[in-house]
Amino acid sequence: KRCILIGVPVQEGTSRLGCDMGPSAYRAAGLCGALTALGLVVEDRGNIAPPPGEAVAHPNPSVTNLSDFARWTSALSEAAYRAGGEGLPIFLGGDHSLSAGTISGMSRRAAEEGSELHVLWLDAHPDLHTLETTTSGNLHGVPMAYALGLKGFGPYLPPPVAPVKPRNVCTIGLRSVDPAERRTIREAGITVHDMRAIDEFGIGILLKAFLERVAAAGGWLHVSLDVDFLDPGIAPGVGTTVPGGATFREAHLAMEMLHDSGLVRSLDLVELNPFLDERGRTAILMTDLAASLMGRSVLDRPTRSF
Ligand code: DIR
Ligand code: MN
Ligand code: MN
Ligand code: MN
Repeated sequence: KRCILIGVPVQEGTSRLGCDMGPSAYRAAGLCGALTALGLVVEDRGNIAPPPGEAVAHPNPSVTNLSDFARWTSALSEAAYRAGGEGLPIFLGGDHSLSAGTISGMSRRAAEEGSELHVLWLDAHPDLHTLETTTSGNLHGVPMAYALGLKGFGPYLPPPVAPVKPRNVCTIGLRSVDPAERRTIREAGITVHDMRAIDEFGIGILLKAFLERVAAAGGWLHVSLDVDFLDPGIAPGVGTTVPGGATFREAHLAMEMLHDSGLVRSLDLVELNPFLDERGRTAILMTDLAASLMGRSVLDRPTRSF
């Protein structure tokens, strides 16, 4: 299996500087070696950068760095489309705005190969704002809405070639949802499991149901892992911590189930801010989670059920 690492030092989707150091932190945490140790062929393609461009204003005055977002999205969409045909890309963020590009590119690749992209969104936030509804103006709050092809991005960004179907999206870990996003969740028809659902049923049951749907559809699966999915107590290196997140064990269980499913085609590691981290512990945790997803386990898997 071939793993393609692509550094994405974007931070223009947030109002806090530091996410541009994310790709370096993953490399320093030993991501490449951890994957190689699993027997994977790892190719680190270095960092990508968007072409330069002029600032663009939006009628919604809160919208910030729109031109950067549009240029990153088209560059990443192209890079994901290409890498998705060559191996399993892992995008080292960078803030979550990068997923507008990675998901739309992977979705185009899946469609071309006769499949449909499914998305597992692990995040405290649904990131379902459009350019019209965002109140913070931080464009890391919009990538899922863009990938779904929702209205509210034109004419500033071209619509995705293959919009992801709402029924193919599952969000787990929510605990901070803005009013406009709440409306979109009600209307769009995506599957959402907030922290209460994890507490009540367990993350294993929720994830299993989604993975069975992906498998039954013969789908491709993209995983978008936001650092703030995790509890701030174990993952302080992020600008938007929200109390009450996923535990170490819940997160690792999810990653191991994803590996066992054999469905994952691409992965985003997003929102790591090394400037806010404590001696690299969040970078190391995210690296360990990526290794779990790629096959690291305590025993040979799958273990026998009993
Ligand atoms: C918030 C933050 N919903 C916003 N979103 C974040 O600015 O629109 N997503 N942090 O992960
Ligand atoms: Mn996010
Ligand atoms: Mn988040
Ligand atoms: Mn965020």
